[in-house]
Amino acid sequence: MNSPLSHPLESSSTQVLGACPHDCPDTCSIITTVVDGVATKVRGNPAHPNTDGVLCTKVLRYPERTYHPERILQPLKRVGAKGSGRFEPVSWDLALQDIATRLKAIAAQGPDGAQAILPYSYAGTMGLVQGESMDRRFFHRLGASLLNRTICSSAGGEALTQTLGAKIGMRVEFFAESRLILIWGSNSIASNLHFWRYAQQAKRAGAKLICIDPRKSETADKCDQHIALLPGTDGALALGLMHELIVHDWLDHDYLAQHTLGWEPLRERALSWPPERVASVCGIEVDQIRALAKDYGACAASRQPAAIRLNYGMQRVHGGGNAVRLVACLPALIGAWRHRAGGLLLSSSGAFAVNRSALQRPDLLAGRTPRTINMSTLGDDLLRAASPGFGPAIAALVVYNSNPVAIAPDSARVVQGFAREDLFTVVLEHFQTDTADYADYILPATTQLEHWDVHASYGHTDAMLNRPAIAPRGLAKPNSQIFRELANAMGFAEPCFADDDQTLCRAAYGEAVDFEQLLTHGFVRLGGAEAPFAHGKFPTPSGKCEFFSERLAARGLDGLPDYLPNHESFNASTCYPLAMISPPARNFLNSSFVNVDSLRAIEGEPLLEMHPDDAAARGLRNGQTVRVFNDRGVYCCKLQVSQRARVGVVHGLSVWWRKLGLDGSNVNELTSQALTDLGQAPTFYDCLVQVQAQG
Ligand SMILES: Nc1nc2c(c(=O)[nH]1)N[C@H]1C(S)=C(S)[C@@H](COP(=O)(O)OP(=O)(O)OC[C@H]3O[C@@H](n4cnc5c(=O)[nH]c(N)nc54)[C@H](O)[C@@H]3O)O[C@H]1N2
Ligand SMILES: Nc1nc2c(c(=O)[nH]1)N[C@H]1C(S)=C(S)[C@@H](COP(=O)(O)OP(=O)(O)OC[C@H]3O[C@@H](n4cnc5c(=O)[nH]c(N)nc54)[C@H](O)[C@@H]3O)O[C@H]1N2
Ligand code: SF4
Ligand SMILES: [Mo]
Repeated sequence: MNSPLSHPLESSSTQVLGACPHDCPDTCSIITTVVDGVATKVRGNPAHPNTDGVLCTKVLRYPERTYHPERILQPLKRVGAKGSGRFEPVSWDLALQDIATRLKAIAAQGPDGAQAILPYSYAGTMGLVQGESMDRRFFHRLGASLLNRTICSSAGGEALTQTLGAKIGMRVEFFAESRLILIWGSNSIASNLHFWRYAQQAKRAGAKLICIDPRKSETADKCDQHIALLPGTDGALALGLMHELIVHDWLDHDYLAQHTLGWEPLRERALSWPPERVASVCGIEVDQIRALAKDYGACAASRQPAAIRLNYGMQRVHGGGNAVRLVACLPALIGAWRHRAGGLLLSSSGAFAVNRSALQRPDLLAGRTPRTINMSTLGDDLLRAASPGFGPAIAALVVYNSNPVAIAPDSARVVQGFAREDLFTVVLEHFQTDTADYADYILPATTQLEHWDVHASYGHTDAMLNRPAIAPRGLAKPNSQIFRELANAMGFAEPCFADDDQTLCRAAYGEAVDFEQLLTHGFVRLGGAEAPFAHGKFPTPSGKCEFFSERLAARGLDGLPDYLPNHESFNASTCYPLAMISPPARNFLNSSFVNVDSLRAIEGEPLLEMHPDDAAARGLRNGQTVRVFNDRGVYCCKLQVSQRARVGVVHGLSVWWRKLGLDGSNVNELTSQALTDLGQAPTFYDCLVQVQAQG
């Protein structure tokens, strides 16, 4: 047995408890079967209620990914031109010594020299140890630039925090008891499978499911109704719902009076959004708005629980933050929070008392206040010269848990930045990704089967543990160990750089979670209140659901939420008449798994879904190669003429590796670096394009 809590299955076989590391709300509990030191199979832990023995198709392929013939198993040093992807093996000692020498030289250039070094990481693993512990200690001690990790959820996250007070909401399991579920901006079957299982239970018990999504997704197929609004118009739809709730008096006046702030001005604003106005903004029928309001309002009248599963898919547009604020107001209008099966869930991550300062040690900054770089504008920032406002030009980039060349917006700028000859780039990776192609050094990292970690979740409220199931492959090391050794090479002598991974695992939750329980079961249910806002008690400054936010008003922003049109809105002057969204492909996880052959085979080729009328208007045929373009770039892919698209909207399912695409690019060639209204997040789905036949 390779750990005291592995359970013998047969003589040479053990089963090891772990957690899925991926950026997915479900954070499944995983059991890995190990035979003679080799992980042969992963399956969902039946003892973990949310996982219920089920994993998604992607992660069922985890052994295939881990033993992939193209895994990087030794440190590599660039030998070819930048971006050529040519490397030769080098020893760990030489790699670490050279990297330390380069970083020291940059840091030595003036008192703020270290700010020219930028860490770039996101949620390749969501692990608290491999994602945000030793790495942060290292960069804090160094005094490197800080990174604002906005690429995914910060617009919605800030909106939720301003409105409800924290990133908390309904407990996912109680959706099974809801009578009405609005699945809003989420392709749950693809990206939130275990929520979908609860929604199915509710449906079998008679609940109605309504999907609000421009795309007729796999989830929309299975719902009772689908409202295919134009991208970025959710705020208008929420205002229209409020309008109908008000004029029909489908309101919980008592809840409004006791537990909300700013009802009068919000009411006034909503009254300027009759269904006709909403219909024209959202590109939907007036009757759809009326019917939706009636269903939602009926729950108020009959005191039945109405639930909203809001997800991040709808906040990747200019007004994404305001739209989330507006949707987050809705449950309070009808008193839906009174029920445990009513209210809203966007994220549950605020339920976890993670001791981040113990993990990340911001005290190592020792009074220094480095600048912060927004990860969503990496393209522009890599190309910025030194200036008094910006500080030093970025001279070194250390990338881990992320593949920015593929996933960051406005790829042309990102690639131009990475191609800078004077930029020193280190990439910690499992594979030679599009980003790793531009590295000076690639350092081999372990996968979740090979290292320790602990996890929180943004879709449930259980703390999770991951044990290593197998030894690190080749010369791979956990991120934590790589930063430990880099710290040593830099001469950082603080004792915290000696903490091992199990010590970090324990520090993550401190006293908040019984670590022995976590070791034994692989998860600990934190639970929390069943109906968190049944009696108000919102963790906002006022203790109420803040329709009006003093905090935002104090920043010079609108204190009340409003509908904000997309940056790239249709108008007569634009030559790009199609709105392009690029939601996740079901068998990839962002750009992870794109290189796993069996999963790529299911997705086929990079494609663009387009409504038959839009295709006919351009003389385009199904299966033909097309050029998708705007002022930022051109992207070639296969056209899929499909009823999944509404007229005027096209879908580039994402996120393909550029080098596995038809023309060495992907959809982010077209997306922009413009930011959202709140949270400084990217606006991937706020993007106008034109499409024509190639050649
Ligand atoms: N299989 C799979 N699962 C994933 C991921 C993945 O790449 N693949 N990614 C993970 C990550 S990082 C995240 S953040 C989550 C994302 O989880 P979700 O936020 O649920 O995102 P998606 O599943 O992309 O669903 C977004 C849906 O929103 C729709 N949409 C796009 N624009 C709008 C809009 O303006 N309004 C509305 N109402 N809908 C809109 C899209 O068509 C899509 O169907 O999923 C995670 N899970
Ligand atoms: N057009 C478009 N672009 C998008 C999106 C979209 O919907 N449309 N979605 C956006 C969203 S929501 C997100 S969250 C981002 C996601 O962007 P990223 O966070 O960059 O996610 P991935 O593309 O999955 O890349 C993660 C990388 O981390 C590596 N990795 C995994 N585990 C480890 C580890 O333990 N150590 C090390 N060193 N590396 C590891 C994986 O091999 C993988 O290459 O993409 C964004 N980009
Ligand atoms: S990606 Fe999501 S659904 Fe799939 S195993 Fe991981 S946590 Fe579970
Ligand atoms: Mo994300």
